[in-house]
Amino acid sequence: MDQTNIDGRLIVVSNAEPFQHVFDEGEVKQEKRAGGLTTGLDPMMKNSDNLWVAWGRGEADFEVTDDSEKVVVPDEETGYTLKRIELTEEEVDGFYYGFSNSSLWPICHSFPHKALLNKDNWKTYKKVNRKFAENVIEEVEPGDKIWVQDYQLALVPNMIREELPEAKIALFWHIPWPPWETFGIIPWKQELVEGMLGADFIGFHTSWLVHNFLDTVFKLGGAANRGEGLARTDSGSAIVRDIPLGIDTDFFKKTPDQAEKAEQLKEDFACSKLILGVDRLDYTKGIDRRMEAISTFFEKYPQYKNKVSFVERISPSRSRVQEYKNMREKIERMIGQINGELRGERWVPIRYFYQQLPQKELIPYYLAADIGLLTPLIDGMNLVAKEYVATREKGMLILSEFAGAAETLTEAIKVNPYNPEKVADALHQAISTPEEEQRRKFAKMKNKLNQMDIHWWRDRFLDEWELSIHSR
Ligand code: GDG
Repeated sequence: MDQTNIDGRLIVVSNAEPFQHVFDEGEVKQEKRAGGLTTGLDPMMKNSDNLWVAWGRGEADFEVTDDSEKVVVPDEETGYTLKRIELTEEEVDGFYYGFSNSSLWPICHSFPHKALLNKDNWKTYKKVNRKFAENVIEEVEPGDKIWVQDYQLALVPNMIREELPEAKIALFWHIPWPPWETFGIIPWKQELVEGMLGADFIGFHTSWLVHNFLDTVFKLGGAANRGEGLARTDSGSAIVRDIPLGIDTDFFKKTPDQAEKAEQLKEDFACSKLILGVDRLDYTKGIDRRMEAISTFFEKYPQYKNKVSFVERISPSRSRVQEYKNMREKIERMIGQINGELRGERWVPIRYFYQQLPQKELIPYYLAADIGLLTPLIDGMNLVAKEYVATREKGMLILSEFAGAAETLTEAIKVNPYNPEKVADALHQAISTPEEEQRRKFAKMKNKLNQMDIHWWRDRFLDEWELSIHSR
């Protein structure tokens, strides 16, 4: 990748690490971690001197690191340096499961009734953010750019700024930013926003998220200029922009091997139309509502019984949190009910997999599916929708109007995920769409994905960040 527009190194700081090390029959093995942020950012780090700082979560992570907890990933030839931070059990509970995923995650996704607002978790969140900041400060050299990622590390920008007033710091927020009356529930809202404004530059996926953030700054007594995208409080000021995360479209060009696997899947699933959902287990992904819509679909359009099958691939996530355990049980109960009621001799309405696959192995599923059905109740972006389109020449995408990806993929059939009738109608419409129209829509969407890919995103972010520094 062209590194010419970077003066110093790029230091990416995130909670999740791109690779982890595990024990496999006594040997240490490296695994690529799935997840929106890491799969999104890893391609832009390859072949560089850049540094990634993250929580070392794998059971064998610290077996392979050097004295300063660093390791080159994925390998010496194409790699970059990963610096791992070790967290205690108590820190993981309070910081990760606690404040990040039981407070900020539900609030930012507009589920305030699910939010736990626990003072001890907040204290641990601050402590761990400090740990990340200190680990970064140790590494910074003149000219480096520090790029902090996501909601787990909101306080890191200002913690670094206090020590290094001249540092170049940016933040990208990968999840939604809620309306003020929802964010305002958090007792520590002022501190959170001031922590973020230690950055010179802040990015969100879409324009409505930028609006929500600026509105929050204003309501907290700061200055917010929507025209210029400027946020200022006593602690600092930042330029705020919407820059939608793209994908590595080259990675999703099919190989003959993957095409063959896709054919095999179609045969195994014994149906004339295959509809696919791929989600991390999360209440924000709307999987239970989708099951309701599938049930409505077969009621309203019985002609599709014995012909159309759904494949739902769910990857395990946050499995220690009770809310997520309950969600899994509920989804499995619903699938059991639908299949029990409707299944034929060979035909199964919903094929369900609760397992994480390496990203490459999702490609045959994308290729096999005539329709992609992605109906999150709310989603910062939803990379899976982009990946489904990037893999294929034709098909149909049914996408929640509340996913960030809907702002770019305007040719998709947009649905309200809370309305099962409309989702059922969209399925009927998608199945009935002529091939020529499918190809036309896909060509347009693919064109946008190629133009606004992960490399575009990185360059655009870095350029706008640079401009924001010069305009100070
Ligand atoms: C968060 C935000 C935002 C690989 N194997 C599996 C799997 N993967 C890869 C997919 C995709 C990624 O994981 C999932 O990304 P999403 O964007 O769909 O969802 P989140 O994990 O919730 O990501 C989201 C993203 O950050 C980036 O900013 O778009 O809004 O919530 O690249 O190829 N995914 C699944 N199963 C696997 O087995 N579900």
